[in-house]
Amino acid sequence: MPNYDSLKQRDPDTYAAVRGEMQRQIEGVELIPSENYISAAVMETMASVFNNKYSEGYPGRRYYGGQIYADRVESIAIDRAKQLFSAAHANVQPHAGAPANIATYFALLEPGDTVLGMDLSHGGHLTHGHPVTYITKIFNFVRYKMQDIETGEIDYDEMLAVALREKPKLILAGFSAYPRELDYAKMKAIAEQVGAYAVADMAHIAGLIAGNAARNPFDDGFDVILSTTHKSLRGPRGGLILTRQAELGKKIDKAVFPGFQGGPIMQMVAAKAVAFKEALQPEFQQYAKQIIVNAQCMANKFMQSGARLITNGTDNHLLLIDCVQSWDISGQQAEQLFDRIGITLNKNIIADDPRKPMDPSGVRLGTPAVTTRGMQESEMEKLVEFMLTAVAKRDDETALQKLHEEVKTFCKGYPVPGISAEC
Ligand code: DSN
Repeated sequence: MPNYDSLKQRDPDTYAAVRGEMQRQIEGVELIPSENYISAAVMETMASVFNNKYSEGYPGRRYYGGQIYADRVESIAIDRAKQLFSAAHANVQPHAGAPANIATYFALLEPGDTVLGMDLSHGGHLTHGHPVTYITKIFNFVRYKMQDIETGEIDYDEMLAVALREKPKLILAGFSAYPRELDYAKMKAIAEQVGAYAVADMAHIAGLIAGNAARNPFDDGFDVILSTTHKSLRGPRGGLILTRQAELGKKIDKAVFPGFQGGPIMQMVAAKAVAFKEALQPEFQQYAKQIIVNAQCMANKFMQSGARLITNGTDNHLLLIDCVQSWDISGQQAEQLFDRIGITLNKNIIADDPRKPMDPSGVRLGTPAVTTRGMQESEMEKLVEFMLTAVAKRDDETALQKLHEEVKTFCKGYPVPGISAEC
């Protein structure tokens, strides 16, 4: 981990913010399902001299000189990503998840083409066609939903009917707030029937797939998988696009650069290489499995208390709780309440939510970060107890302050990788 001596001297204001965030991460519990803690090795690489290098193009085909080490590190990242996800081709340059999504649309579609993706309130993502995004001015998005909110089962018959009617060129599997596994084989069969590409956005579950704890959509014939690298995969902030067949990789590469992005952020590409190496280790498989065990343990404990979970449980790393029905408070109130005791999660809309996104009915929480800290089932039970006590004593400021101190003491037993309290 950097020692921050120069920053401390050069810019005390920024140092104070960095230091404050470190303290917050050490003393608090991170349950936002898309967040995680990177290793010291990934952090060192992110702060490396690759920041100083422009590398437009791809290894062996660049527009600037001086690429010997940039080529080397990007090739390492590509090879490891291919190995990790059984892909024929990997593009490790997308700056984040949204650019990876958009570059994939441009690689595979023509303006006006139709994409069939998951409805946002049923778990989909903004980049899967929400009207607030500019991409909906270029492509036409239609949606599928859960058939049964109690089980999370997708209505695949309806998906086929919509696909036959709307003739999408791309069918998108993937989500940011859906606690169940999708049936990739059924989706691929529908895509084949209508001549669409089958694309999976695995941003949330990339670590579970890499750790063999969730199904790899390539095993069911998906054409493209795209992802972020910083969620359950536990790498630097960034994106990744993989293809099952090498031929499609050429279209993806052209769409990422020069089609959509400029130069790659090479220190992040290098840090992706490090994170992929970490994810290839046997202990990462154990980590991925424990994420799910922990999430299911939490889900059961909440449900035993009478809380209403969307789909009544989870198959992956995340839970969605209907706070209005469970505790008679909104998602916003629940987020703020848990913040007061040092437990971070996020308010979230639930399926067909009658409330607005800034004050929705639910909260979303997940276990990748706490599992990285070494927490297991007994710790999950303790965390749920903290949260249920906060709900029960939500009007008692003294009780909440006491609870916050208990959370801080609890956290001391679980160091955050890559962060030292002593800097
Ligand atoms: N912001 C990410 C998440 O929290 O799921 C998705 O973009």
